[in-house]
Amino acid sequence: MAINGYIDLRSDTFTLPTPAMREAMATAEVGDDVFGEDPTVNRLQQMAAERLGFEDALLVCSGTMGNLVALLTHCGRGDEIIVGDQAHIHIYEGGNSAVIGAIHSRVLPNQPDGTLSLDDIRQAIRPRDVHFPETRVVCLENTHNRMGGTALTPEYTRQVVALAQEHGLRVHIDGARIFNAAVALGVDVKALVAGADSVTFCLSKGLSAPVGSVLCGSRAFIQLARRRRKVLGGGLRQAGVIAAAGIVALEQMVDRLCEDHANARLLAEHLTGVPGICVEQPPLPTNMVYFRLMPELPFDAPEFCRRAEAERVRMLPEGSRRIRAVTHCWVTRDEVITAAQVIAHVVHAA
Ligand code: TLP
Repeated sequence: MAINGYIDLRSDTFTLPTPAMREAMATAEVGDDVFGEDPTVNRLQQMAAERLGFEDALLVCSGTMGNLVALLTHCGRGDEIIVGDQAHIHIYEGGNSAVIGAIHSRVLPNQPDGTLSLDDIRQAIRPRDVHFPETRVVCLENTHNRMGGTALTPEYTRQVVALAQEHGLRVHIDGARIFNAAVALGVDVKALVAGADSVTFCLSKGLSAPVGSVLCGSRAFIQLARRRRKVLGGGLRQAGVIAAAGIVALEQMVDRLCEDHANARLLAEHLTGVPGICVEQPPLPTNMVYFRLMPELPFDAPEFCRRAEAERVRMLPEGSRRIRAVTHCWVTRDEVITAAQVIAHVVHAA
């Protein structure tokens, strides 16, 4: 099931639409979604809202757009969000909430389990004072990408929600891979987002749809979010073509995520014995394996990935010595074993 001839572990974003998705897209009933008249988009949004336990939902172009629309809806200019220093929102979204929304970030250290410490959050909340921006939102990420794809638990999220509510703050969850977390923890996804004010999840990662994310919230929140999405140019027309694949993603691709998790475990096990690399062990792993190159290896992560790519295995360098391998439905168990052999070979040939 190689992608363009490669075992592609760079990201689960490389997943291609399944035959069932292509069929659903080709035959989707569509209308103009800016007018709210695309029946397939409406069906996806309703399904998503029900699945996550929210009143309403909105299809957006990407996870990045979902997060930005959420923050623009929660915050006014000069308001502040509390966000982790390793959060996707903070690192990989072009500083968009500042660029577009004049939203200020209060950045706290992510803990090794992907959380923000409750004490840190408590201390970061601004007192009402003319000197300070107003704290508006606490942002969580589940699963936490840069912290090893680790899942955040329902208990932790409940504690953050309680703290936020105590101080009149909102909680936004970047749940790009929230279904990976639910499957890994064996809980209903609702338990991972209960009490949050908004959640973004992605159809286009491990769930294999070609495009799209969904933002969930209250009816009033989604009504405002729809305006923000339009402002950003994210109002699409016959978007049912996209939503159709998203519906298949939710119906057919969630339960199987456990296979990706098993494959990631298998890869981590195979790599653990390889001298010269150190495999990270996140507390609640899902579909990501991060490993570091030990100082004795005479090349850096980008060069390591080039050498592996020459042997038809693609991975992503994250900085100079850290590498990410992500499992997904387009990588079989046998290919994971091959990838582990290629990695070991690249190390031995050093
Ligand atoms: N993450 C991508 C890269 O941007 C790093 C990846 O390959 O993992 N939240 C989280 C936690 C994400 O990991 C991503 C994508 C997004 C949001 C953004 O989603 P898109 O790419 O749809 O804008």
